[in-house]
Amino acid sequence: MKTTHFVILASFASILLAGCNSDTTAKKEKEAAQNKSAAERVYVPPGKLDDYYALLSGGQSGSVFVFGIPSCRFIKEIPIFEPRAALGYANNPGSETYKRLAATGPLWGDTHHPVLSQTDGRYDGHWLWINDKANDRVAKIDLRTFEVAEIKLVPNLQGAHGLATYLPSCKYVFVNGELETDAAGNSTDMEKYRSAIAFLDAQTLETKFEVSFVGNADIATSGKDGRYVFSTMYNTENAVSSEGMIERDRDAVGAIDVPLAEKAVAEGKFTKINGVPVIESEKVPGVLTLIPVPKNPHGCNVTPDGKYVLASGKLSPTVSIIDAHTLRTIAEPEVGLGPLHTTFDNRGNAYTSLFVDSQIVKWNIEKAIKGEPDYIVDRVDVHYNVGHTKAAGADSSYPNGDWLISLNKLSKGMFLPVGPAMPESQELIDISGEKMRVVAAFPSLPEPHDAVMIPRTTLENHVVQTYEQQPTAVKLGEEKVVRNGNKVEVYMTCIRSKFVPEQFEVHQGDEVKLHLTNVETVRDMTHGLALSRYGINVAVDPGLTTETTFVADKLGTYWYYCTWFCSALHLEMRGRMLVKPVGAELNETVGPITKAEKAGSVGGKESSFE
Ligand code: CUK
Ligand code: CUA
Ligand code: CA
Repeated sequence: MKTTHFVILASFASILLAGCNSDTTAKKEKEAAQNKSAAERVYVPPGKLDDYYALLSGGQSGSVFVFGIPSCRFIKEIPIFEPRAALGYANNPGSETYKRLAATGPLWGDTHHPVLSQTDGRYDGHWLWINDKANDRVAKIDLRTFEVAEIKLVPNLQGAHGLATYLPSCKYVFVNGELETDAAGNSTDMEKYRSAIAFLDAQTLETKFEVSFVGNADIATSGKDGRYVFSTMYNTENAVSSEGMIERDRDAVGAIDVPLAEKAVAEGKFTKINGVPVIESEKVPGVLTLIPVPKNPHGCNVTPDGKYVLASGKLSPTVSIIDAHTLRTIAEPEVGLGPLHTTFDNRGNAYTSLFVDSQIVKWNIEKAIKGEPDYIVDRVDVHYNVGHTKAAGADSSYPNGDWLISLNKLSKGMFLPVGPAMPESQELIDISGEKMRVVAAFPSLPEPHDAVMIPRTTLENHVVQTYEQQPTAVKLGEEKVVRNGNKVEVYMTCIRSKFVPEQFEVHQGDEVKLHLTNVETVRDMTHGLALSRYGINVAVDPGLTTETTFVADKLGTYWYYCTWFCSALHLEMRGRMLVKPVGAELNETVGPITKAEKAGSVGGKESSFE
């Protein structure tokens, strides 16, 4: 089984070249058919679009990766908590994206859980939220542009890990503090350690209230009816050593009664810590119910119909099935070693990742509840040590039931060797039949934890072709340079293949604010502006205006040039910043530089080609 998909991938190329060979033995024919079918399942010809977007958290890459499914083609990286110079994202200290990110914490992050917005139990294609476990932040991505719309720090907790949206309304996203601290007193006294689950306004990401408790919270999920949200809690011991954290035979799933928490806030039953109302769970009976489950559970997932919460055992080979309304454990089926996360199809089956067994196990939920011995439907090997697994649509009430991604922690020999560290590995599994089938493997940067898959038809119509012109946009013909003491504002446009102005002059030490608008109206015509020796790189997509501030501290001529190959005149798309000594006369030319002006502005020196 471990080699099956190598065969499939190898055959994939030969089938494309040679077509299906029908002059073989029956066995070979059958194999070829299987291979062809697997290849055809993932083959999307160039120019044809995939059926799904897969949005993978980038882990310590601080970003989200966009892949097309079933082709497994890499489409885009959305940088969130880390600068990406290529995209002009947060790389210039004087840019808006840098300021927004730096205001919330460091310039890197650890993204774990991508969460899609829903309307009436379906993904609506509007928003994607994601957490930064390392620096306790949550970001909101606008799926019209696949860009960050909001980033906020979550106060009073550490290790902002589990993330989910409160269903069905999606008015909150809530995030779990995995690491215990004394948020109220900032002491080192472990007797005072607590953890919290924070409820954020889903749009502004302001923390509206928190529920605090002794212990920790790991993975988050929401019931479907607006009452409870759930979190696994592996450190009910409130220990500070790994030995201490596995002392108890049972830990818990915590259920928070959200309407009751809201009522407690309204009635003033909270302590304000760092500006946030914090409800201590001990003081509001019923706000937090602990449901005992075996030792150190991990994944926590509500079934699509909202009936059950499934807590994956991690150190126990079981999945606990909890009634999402009565909060009672009703079954604890064994599934295999190291169960971490569970996902769903549209036929009543659960798929649990087994980290230790390196398998995905498919099992029938109702059969497991009834104690029928044949509740395990199928197992498939994955390569290797799977963490999350996610089926298409599985966090909504309407899973699609066709594809599942296995997000594996180790790839070992799966790809070309590139040193001691290998790429992370995902495998695509066809779950449309009774038996699962691994049909492709694709590498990525470190280290995807979780993924969501949304049908193309849900999302593609939301995606905009160009940015709407903002009020701050610089219009063609209205480019200008405005001086105010030592502050200089440069209002610049770019379009194939010219920056206007092509030249501006400043005094050494001036603070320059560059407003750059891409006035293209055509999709994909991005221009970039890199300013030599000043460490500035800006990317402006069609319609976008960016603002970047820097100090012109070096004397001389500094060219800015376009970084995105945009036309046959791309290399000629450049201009100069002339930095003159304080007191020198400055040329105010803004429009196209004519020969006469050029002669004047560069001291009459003509090019030898003229
Ligand atoms: S955690 Cu990584 S495998 Cu952050 Cu979702 Cu379970
Ligand atoms: Cu604009 Cu290259
Ligand atoms: Ca424990």
